[in-house]
Amino acid sequence: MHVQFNECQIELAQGDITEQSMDAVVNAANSGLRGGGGVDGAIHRAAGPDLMRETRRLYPDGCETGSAVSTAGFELSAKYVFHAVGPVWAGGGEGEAELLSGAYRRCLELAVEHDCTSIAFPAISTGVYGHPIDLAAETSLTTVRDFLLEQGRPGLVRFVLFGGGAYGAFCRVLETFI
Ligand code: AR6
Repeated sequence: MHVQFNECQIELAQGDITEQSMDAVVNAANSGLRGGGGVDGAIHRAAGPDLMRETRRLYPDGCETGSAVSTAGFELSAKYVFHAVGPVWAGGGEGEAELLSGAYRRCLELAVEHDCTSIAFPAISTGVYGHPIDLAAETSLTTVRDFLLEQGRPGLVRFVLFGGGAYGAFCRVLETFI
């Protein structure tokens, strides 16, 4: 499904984020930027070893939680990878929503800085990091909608969701924006 906000669109899709032909794809990274499982493992496998080499070279100190950094996409069809660090879920009282929102917002700022017209996000923090999917959908979609309404770009934001559960959760929230 998709919803239009002025000149911009939020689209929900099911699938593998590494297969997206978008200007930028977002990685669900850890603060050390040292690779891992889930989206992170899939993106590094698909992009090839140059991605880790460039990440280590540019960001030897990693990236703080609630933010993101950019590299090239190497073997991916995306031009850029934005490595976003979401919070580990700790019950909801440790600023998780603000940190998750910050990670999405920084990726959108990077998209604007790099003149990207399209960006694909996974559901950051909802795998290994344990963020409840319904809350993550609310925080993520609200952050993206507010940014698009303020900034009017990037033109296309696609959430690429793994499995029907995550897709359904995001659809339920996006429907409330129509
Ligand atoms: N495409 C789209 N979504 C995917 C894919 C894929 N190829 N693979 C998994 N997902 P996760 P996190 C979904 O664990 O919770 C790593 O080890 C998955 O079902 O990748 O932010 C990092 O190195 C879930 O809904 O990221 C960090 O240490 C969502 O993507 C840590 O995990 C995010 O799951 C980050 O944990």
